[in-house]
Amino acid sequence: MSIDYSEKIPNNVDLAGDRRLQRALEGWQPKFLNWWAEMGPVLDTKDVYLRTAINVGRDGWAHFDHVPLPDYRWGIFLAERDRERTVGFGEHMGEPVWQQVPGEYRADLQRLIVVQGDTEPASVEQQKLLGLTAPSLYDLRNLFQVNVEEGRHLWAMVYLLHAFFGREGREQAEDLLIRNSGSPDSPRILGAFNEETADWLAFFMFTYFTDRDGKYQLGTLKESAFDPLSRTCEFMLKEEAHHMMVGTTGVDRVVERSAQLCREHDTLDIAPLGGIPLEIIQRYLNFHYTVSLDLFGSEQSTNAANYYTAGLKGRWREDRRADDHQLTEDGRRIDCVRDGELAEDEVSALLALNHDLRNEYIADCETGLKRWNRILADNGLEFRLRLPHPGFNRKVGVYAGHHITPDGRVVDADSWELGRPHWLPTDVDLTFVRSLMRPVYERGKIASWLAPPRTGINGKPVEYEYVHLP
Ligand code: BYC
Repeated sequence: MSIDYSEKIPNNVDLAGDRRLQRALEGWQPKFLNWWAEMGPVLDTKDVYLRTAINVGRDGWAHFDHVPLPDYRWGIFLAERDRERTVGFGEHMGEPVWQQVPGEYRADLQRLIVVQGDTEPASVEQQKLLGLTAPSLYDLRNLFQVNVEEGRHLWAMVYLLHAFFGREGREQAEDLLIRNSGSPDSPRILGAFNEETADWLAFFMFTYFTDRDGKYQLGTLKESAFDPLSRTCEFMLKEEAHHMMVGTTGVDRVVERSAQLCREHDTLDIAPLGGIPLEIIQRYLNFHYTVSLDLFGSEQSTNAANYYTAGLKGRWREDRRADDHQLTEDGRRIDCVRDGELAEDEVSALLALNHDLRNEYIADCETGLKRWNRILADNGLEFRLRLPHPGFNRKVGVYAGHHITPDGRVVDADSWELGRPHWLPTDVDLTFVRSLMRPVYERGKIASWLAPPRTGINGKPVEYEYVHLP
């Protein structure tokens, strides 16, 4: 199904066939553009080599061209409808999926959509200043690609709110533009989206760890019995894959450059050489990984159980699970802290769904660690990066309120404070990394604290002029 770009709001949901909805969304559009102008990227550009969706089908959904950022066409794209689709889990399993919102699930569905929608503009706000210090035109282009797609993902959630949740939905859509990342008065809903993304190492860690939470949450919403939500998330996941690539290869390149410097100069102390020491990379990793773990909610959650039973939010790859997709009889062991020690609790599988998703995510994160450690090994280094224990630095869930070290020991508050500067980025680390952040906008040039990318975008060479500056 191709997308009509002659419409004011490009879409494949036949917006023109519903004048009321079209007018409501056309009313929201200028507010979105104002928000973008105020809270979006601050760097002035002539145009950027961007990917735009032209088709939601399997082949050729994306088109690449240089586009002035304000002319980027944000639109509403849902994956194609499968008319045979039935609910895949919970108490409505086997029934046809819903094209409208059932009254009894209205509040819960709206909440899930608002939480998802809130993260999208938040990340653009967090990344607002990064264009001023990009390490190359290639990286600058990737930043803007991520930003415009997060903007589009906001559109995706706003469409659902406008189309299916009446006046309350429209009000919620307005509020998505009013809350701001880090605002003391009206912050974003989830913790990680109020943290700063102040430098490019943080950006790569964010796109590796936090965008990956997005991948897993969207994967569970793709299973939803509410078909428009499912179809929206299915298409969002295609765009999300690029964000993962930016994170994975971004960290690859930083690790590779640091490893080279360590090898060439036979020292781990590479800060004076303009490289990012591996210990600082580890501390950034610890931070971004653990605030992302908090995004899964509590390991033991009645919300998650209710969402599942109702058919609103499934499991990662629900169709590949060999069980009854009801889980009413099953139990799971989940982590807990008992009498100051790490232990396990036996709970109903329904209550352990956030834990289940979190573990899928952790296993996926491990693949990055393997890559990065291979780079270290190839450079003859013994240093290894590792994921800290899932209880480390947690503010949400069963570990919140406990002090757990990266290697999984429960310690008292004093020991925690002593260890903290070794485990999480210090002010000195942040200042140092920021001191390396200088824009490199000359064609084909790259900052010296990271290795060049192995390949360019869409078959173009690495030194292609991905961004034209005024
Ligand atoms: N911060 O039963 P609980 C993405 C609240 S990222 C603050 O433990 P539940 C992206 C929770 O709301 C993916 N509050 O958890 C990435 C609840 O409050 P109420 C975003 C938190 O409900 C990069 C209470 O604590 N999408 O797409 O099972 C760039 C108890 O909740 C936090 C989604 O998250 C927190 N970290 O699960 C751009 C999917 N965690 O209701 C984009 C939609 C929990 O008692 N959201 N709380 O007032 C959900 O599925 C669920 O709401 C959560 C929480 C997974 C977030």
